[in-house]
Order: sequence, then C-alpha cells, then structure tokens
Amino acid sequence: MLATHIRHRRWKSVALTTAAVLVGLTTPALMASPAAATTTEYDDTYYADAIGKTGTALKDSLHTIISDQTKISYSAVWNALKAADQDPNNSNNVILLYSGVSRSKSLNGGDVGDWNREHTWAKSHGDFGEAIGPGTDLHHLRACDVRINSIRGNLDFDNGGSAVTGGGGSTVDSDSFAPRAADRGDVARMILYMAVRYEGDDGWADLEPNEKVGNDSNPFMGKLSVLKAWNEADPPSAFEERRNEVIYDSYQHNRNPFIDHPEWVEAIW
Ligand SMILES: [Ca+2]
Ligand SMILES: [Ca+2]
Repeated sequence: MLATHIRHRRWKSVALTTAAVLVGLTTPALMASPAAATTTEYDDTYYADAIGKTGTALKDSLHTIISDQTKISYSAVWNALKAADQDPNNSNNVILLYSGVSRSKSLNGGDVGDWNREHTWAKSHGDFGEAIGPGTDLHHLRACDVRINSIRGNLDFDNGGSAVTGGGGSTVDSDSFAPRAADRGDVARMILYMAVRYEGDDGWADLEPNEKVGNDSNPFMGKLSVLKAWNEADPPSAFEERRNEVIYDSYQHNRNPFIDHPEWVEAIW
C-alpha cells in the first residue's frame, strides 16, 4: 500500500484586475499566481532540514536529502515505469509523457507503436548516457511513444513551434519542444529535480537550467523562465504525486521535492 499523501494547500487569493472589472472595460483577467505554500506529511521528517530555508541554502539542503537514494539499472527501469506510470483507469496500461496516450504495458520496446524510456533531461545534455546514475534516475524517466520520443530528441524546452502529430497538443520547432499543457509542470519539476540532485560531486556533471535553447551536449537545459511558468500553470496532479510515492516507496527511496513543494521552485530560482 502506498502511504497516504496528505497535502494542505494554502491558496493565495487570485489577483484580479479589480478596477477594470468594476468599470466593465475588460473581461476579468486571472493573473498567474505563484505556487501556493504547501505542507506535507514529510515536512517533519524527510524535509526537516530544508524547512524554513530559501535560495542556495534550500538547494544545498535538498541536494543532501535527495542524494540518499537507491539506484537501479537501466534494464530495471522498464518494470519500474510500468508501476510508476500506470494508467489510474487501467492497470494494464501506462500513460505516455507528452502525448497523454494510454498504452499497454506490454508494448515496451523500440518499434513504432511501442513505448520506450524517455530521458526528460536529455541524456546528451551532460552526456551521462544509460549507466546507473542520472541515466537511470526514475524521477526524470517516463514512458513515451517511440516516435514522439524521437521528435523531442535532445531539444531544450520552450514555448512555440508547430503541432506534433499525435502529440496531444505538444509542439516542436528547430530548437525547442513544448509538451502538451497537462505535462508542462511535470516536465519542469523533473528538470529542476535533476538540477538539485546532480551538483557535480558524485562523478557526474553538474546539471543546471539556463535561459538558452540549443544547449546541445552542455550539462544545461533551457529555458528556465519557461519551466518556472509551466510549474505555475500546471500544478502537481494526483498522477504525478502517486508516481513520486511509488519511486519513494518501492524503488529509489528519495523524493522529488518540487512535487511536494512546487513553491520551492521560486524559492530557489
Ligand atoms: Ca501535470
Ligand atoms: Ca546542479
């Protein structure tokens, strides 16, 4: 059984353009409000050292906390994804990143129509490959359609581009990729998990977000400002929270702090 994950959001009031609304000049504009402060059942235990911190101190504390993990092989990732990415409405299927398609768990492989293991932090950005380490870290590995995984390739993330056929609303252009709206926050929180987890102190590159596209093999991923906006626009879903629990309970025994505390994105970046 998964531990019950208790979240209590203290929603900040949504800012309205009050004056304009009162005089009826424009339609009410809902302003994007920052991710609400969250408390979780892990604050007094798992996150005890991080609570109350901000900026570099918070990032350093979270790095220490989440670096205590079990690591799995790349071949073991298949079964882990069958558990972590399970369709909540059909336990025979997984939900595919970027497209949102539900597909049979048994269709894992490399052929068109199969799903495979997408490195959301593209493995060429820091060149960590598929060895045990960042290349097998479940917190950024997701089941993905083979064809759409190939279209994403190692592109940085940014808004814009033309629609990806069968991509559920994902878009692509020559130097960037944008997931469908429902996966944008997930992608942001996965990328920023990687930035905190990998700080260059364990034989792997120090992974960091930046404001560029076209990062190629450098250990960077863009664009930070877009990822921050996606974190705000697409808060953690039940699917994403369950996934975090499965990885924590059954595989790596570490958590993605930004799924538990999305407001920590702004607290660090
Ligand atoms: Ca989402
Ligand atoms: Ca880093």
